[in-house]
Amino acid sequence: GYVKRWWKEAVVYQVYPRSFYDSNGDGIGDLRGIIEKLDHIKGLGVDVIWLSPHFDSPNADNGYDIREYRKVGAEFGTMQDFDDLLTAIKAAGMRLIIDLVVNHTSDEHEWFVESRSSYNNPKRDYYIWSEHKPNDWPSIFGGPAWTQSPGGDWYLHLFDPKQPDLNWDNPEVRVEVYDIMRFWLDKGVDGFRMDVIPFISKDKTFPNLPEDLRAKPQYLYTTGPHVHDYLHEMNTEVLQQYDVMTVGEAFGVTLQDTPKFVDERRQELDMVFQFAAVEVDRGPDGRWKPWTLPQLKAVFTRQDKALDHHGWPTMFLSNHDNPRIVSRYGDDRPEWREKSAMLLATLILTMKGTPFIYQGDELGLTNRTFTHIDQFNDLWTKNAWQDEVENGPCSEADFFANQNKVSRDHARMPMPWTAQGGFTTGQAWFALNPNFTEINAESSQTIYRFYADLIALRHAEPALVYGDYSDLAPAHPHLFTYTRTLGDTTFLICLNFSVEITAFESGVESEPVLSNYASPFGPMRGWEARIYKV
Ligand code: TEU
Ligand code: CA
Repeated sequence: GYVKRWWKEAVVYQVYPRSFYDSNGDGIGDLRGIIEKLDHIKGLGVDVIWLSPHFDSPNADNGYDIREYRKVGAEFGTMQDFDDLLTAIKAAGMRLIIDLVVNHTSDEHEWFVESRSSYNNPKRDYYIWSEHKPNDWPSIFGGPAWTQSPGGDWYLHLFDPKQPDLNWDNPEVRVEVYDIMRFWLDKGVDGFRMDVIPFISKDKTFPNLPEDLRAKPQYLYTTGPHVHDYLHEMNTEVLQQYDVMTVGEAFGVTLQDTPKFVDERRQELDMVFQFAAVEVDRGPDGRWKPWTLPQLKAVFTRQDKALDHHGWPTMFLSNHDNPRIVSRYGDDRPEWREKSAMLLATLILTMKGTPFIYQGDELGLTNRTFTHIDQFNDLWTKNAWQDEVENGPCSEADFFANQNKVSRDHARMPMPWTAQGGFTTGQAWFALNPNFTEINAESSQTIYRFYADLIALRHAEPALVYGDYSDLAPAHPHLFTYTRTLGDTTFLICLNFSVEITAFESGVESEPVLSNYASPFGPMRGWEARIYKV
């Protein structure tokens, strides 16, 4: 069986601070805003808050480009506000993990400013420089991963040119990172979500990208020669001295390689986010494609089999990089939004693996329809516009059709707290979804309370945490039926991923312990979800 750990039993709620709640009317969500809305999070019964970057940043990538690691972004508040937030979270009986973004920094970080200033600057070797452009590696955000600096040399950036990659082979860089980690841990932070952490080690022979990885270079970028040495070193140097949780973003890690990051005997990370479930609707070119329920079920079974009892999984369907779950895996038409939001909540909170809920999913928030490039904020979408429409063959209609399915901006619109919006008294930094008059925290209490009920059930039932997972009908086109079993306790979960009324025999004598319909008997109705205790 599994070793018991608090973070295996925890439910995590992700806050994207810019879009959560604005406390001072400048239009940008901030740390005081999180304190003011802490009851909303606490009311769900979650255990841990994951805070997306709150650091000083020029915001080329909304904070995933850090200028100063020990400073709170001015738009978010002050270090005092951070300390107060941490105190409030602890007082509410929760924990806080923060984002560790150390594959790259901002190009405005003083290390990079120094590094690029001259060949013999002491910080030169903090980044990855080359006299000639060494290879054809693409940036994840489009365009080449090498940019020539005014001095003539080229530097590596696996993301935006404003996000130069740190040189982890330099021991001084690793010492700096470990110091930053200790700075926040010593404040009482309970761990880290580690941004693209498998990218930190680079193959310095710089081979060209194999042709089959053209549209998914991340599968090369995660295979650097020393990634596991560095993670093990980080674990022994820093993490082991604290009672914390870590979750790495395993973007581009194969199922086969996953255990290397999370097998507890290796002492690297506690958990990683695996990407197959959020890539089920992406084609080989990265664009949207239709998906089927059997494909999604197969992902969960494959992922479950990839780890043994020495590695612990995560469960997530959304974050600040993904569209809204109701629009993507559910049905966001008015008559089905609530039911399908509750069904997806049931899936996320009854699966094996620590569940991660993204802000607004507990309100059943939906995607919006973007019709103009100026309506987007995300640099990834703006780059795609340049590459695909301005300099490529893609029609505007095709561009919007795709982006309305895949855009990261669906998740980044400010939270609608009331029918008036309620996010800010000023001008929001980014427009709210125009449907906020109908879909907001006040109008979505049924969904919110269902999340709370599910979380309470998960906390009360070890089988929902540690129980084995088994898919009972992998090929069924719209029923997802699975069990979670621990000792002699078994839960049977049945989810109807469609509006079709579908015959179903539970074989269980008792009523479901939880359902999103009032009388959960007989055939499964549209987007019905039931949890039985067998
Ligand atoms: O994400 C890694 C990443 O590459 C994803 O953004 C990916 O491109 C996207 O999911 C495609 O659908 C992390 C952060 O989560 C993201 O917000 C940052 O932009 C990125 O790293 C760079 O720091
Ligand atoms: Ca503000």
